[in-house]
Amino acid sequence: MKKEFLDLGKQPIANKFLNKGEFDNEFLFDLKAVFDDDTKLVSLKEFVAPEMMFNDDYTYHASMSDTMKIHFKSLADRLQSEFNPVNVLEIGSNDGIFIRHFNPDNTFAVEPCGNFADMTNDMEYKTYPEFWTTKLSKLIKQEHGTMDLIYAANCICHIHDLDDTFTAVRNLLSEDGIFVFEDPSLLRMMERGSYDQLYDEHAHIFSVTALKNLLERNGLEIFRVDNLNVHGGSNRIYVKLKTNRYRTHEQSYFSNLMQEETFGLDVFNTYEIFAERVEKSKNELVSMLKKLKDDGKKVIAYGAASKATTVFNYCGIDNSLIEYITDTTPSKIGKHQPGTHIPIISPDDGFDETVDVAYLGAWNFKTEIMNKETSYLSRGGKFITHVPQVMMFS
Ligand code: DWN
Repeated sequence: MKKEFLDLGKQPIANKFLNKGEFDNEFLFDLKAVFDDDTKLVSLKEFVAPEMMFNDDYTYHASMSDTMKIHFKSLADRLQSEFNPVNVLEIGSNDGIFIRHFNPDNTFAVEPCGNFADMTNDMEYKTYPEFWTTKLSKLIKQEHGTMDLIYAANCICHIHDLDDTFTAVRNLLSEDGIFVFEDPSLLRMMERGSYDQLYDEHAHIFSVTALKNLLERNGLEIFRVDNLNVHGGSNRIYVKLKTNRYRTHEQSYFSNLMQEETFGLDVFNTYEIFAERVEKSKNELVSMLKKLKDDGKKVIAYGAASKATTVFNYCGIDNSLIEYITDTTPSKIGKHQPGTHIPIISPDDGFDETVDVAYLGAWNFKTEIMNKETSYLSRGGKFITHVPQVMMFS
């Protein structure tokens, strides 16, 4: 049975950045989170139609961050040297940040956002501009045979129907092939109070416990889990066919399950306590921003992340409290944040000596940003974050 534990109010499509004339009749939905007692899966109560989120206007470019470029390069090297795959498929290949390290002759991609599918096709990787389904996996198998490595980053948690997703993987994986995927970790979200991992695209936030249950009922098994720092704390899950007896569960699998049980991720009350923490975070953030405003400080936001869409819409923060948001992504510049309609400008135009305080919308890149913005910090500029609690720092 699914039980609701969190209500983040009316929210827009987090990555649908708007031009001035597009504010009227903006699509909004109820962002609520539920816990499934049977599978232990945390999901959104209401799913948004995939075509509304993932289309030719999709704005998130993974390669905008140096941290992520290094992350995917070192993973590609490691997977190649440890598993030596021949046929490789990436589900949700975005701008090719990962597959660019593989040979285009036997590397394939699935990417429903046409703008990105065009990019990887131009890079000579055969890209299917479609959503990942069992039907598509059958077609790929027919055309190219089974895959030795199927990889997905920040994509599987976007897909509503996980049974179909995992059936599709099982169908396409070679007998000793591996399926590796990484998504935000539920344990890290709960520990860090990072409720902004919840938005339209994140249909589910995964625990290893829930994934074990869902994969096993679809003929797959986890054999390894890597805990990652990227994107505010993620898990990389390594999966094999249940019928593959060659690989067995590694220590990381057992220790992750144990940590989750110790934290109480299988118990509903843990989520009720989390909801109270989220409300406290909201009140503290709004009070801090109001006080800065009253003190005459210029406050902006740094990074028009999807996560910031959740925070500002949930907290009712608009451009009376945050003057504008700076972001390096060309397709976001000149537009407005969904829901709040706060303007987004280039850091070259807005991250200057007039700024006193910047709310860190891209808090998951704190280290990269702190290393980059030394002159802002040395002239007394400050950042605000709400993770793990609302605080100002420099
Ligand atoms: O799963 C998803 C992931 C991985 O990324 C998607 N559903 C959507 C997206 O989530 P996000 O928008 O919260 O991602 P980021 O990478 O946390 O967004 C950071 C934003 O900040 C980007 O728009 C780029 C921007 N940025 C910047 O302006 N200056 C980032 C850095 C590091 C910077 O220095």
